[in-house]
Amino acid sequence: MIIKKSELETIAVKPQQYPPDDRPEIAFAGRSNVGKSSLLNLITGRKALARVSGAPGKTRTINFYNINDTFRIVDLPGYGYAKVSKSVSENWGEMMETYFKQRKGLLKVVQLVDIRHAPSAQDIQMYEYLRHYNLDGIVAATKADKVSRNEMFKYMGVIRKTLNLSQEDKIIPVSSLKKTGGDELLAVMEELLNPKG
Ligand SMILES: Nc1nc2c(ncn2[C@@H]2O[C@H](COP(=O)(O)OP(=O)(O)O)[C@@H](O)[C@H]2O)c(=O)[nH]1
Ligand SMILES: [Mg+2]
Repeated sequence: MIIKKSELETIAVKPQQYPPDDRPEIAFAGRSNVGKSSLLNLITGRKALARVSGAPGKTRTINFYNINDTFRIVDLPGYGYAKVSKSVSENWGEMMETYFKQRKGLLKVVQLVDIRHAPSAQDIQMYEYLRHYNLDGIVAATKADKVSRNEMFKYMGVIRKTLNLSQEDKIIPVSSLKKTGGDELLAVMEELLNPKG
């Protein structure tokens, strides 16, 4: 799949602000600073579709991107930023639940984890959450350029074990810096959108 067109369609915090539920959506979730905006820029081939942030934790919105006028990529707010207040984190949980529960077009959520670290308690919780809603199965291991090839396989094993992934679940190592892994992720997304049967 090639993304020829990508544009921010809607920024929402509540369902009344979501775009119509008329197209398939693939969402992206992960801890603040995991490299989500950078990865979205990589796969869309845009320099700054999603804002790459030096100060994590600011965005508390669900951002809907129109892709090729056929589906949407949905950028979910990052979690795990230490400095947010309790009310902000509670609000985050509510936002996620509301979106996951009612969104009929939502196919899957790509879970991002940093390849260098074992998934955090919050990553595990997030993944359990996805599993509960049957939105799990695709993990992108970010910042793969920071580890050697040998380490890469070792760390992918740690991620697989820590998130308790099943055999069919995919882990895709990606590096937005080196521009690797994007095509593999796009192929997985394509298969989601157009299952070969
Ligand atoms: N080395 C390396 N750094 C990255 C990569 N992707 C993102 N970063 C850095 O990680 C920080 C957070 O990136 P960002 O995309 O804003 O993460 P987000 O908060 O998850 O959206 C920034 O300083 C990026 O430059 C990557 O593939 N490799
Ligand atoms: Mg971001």
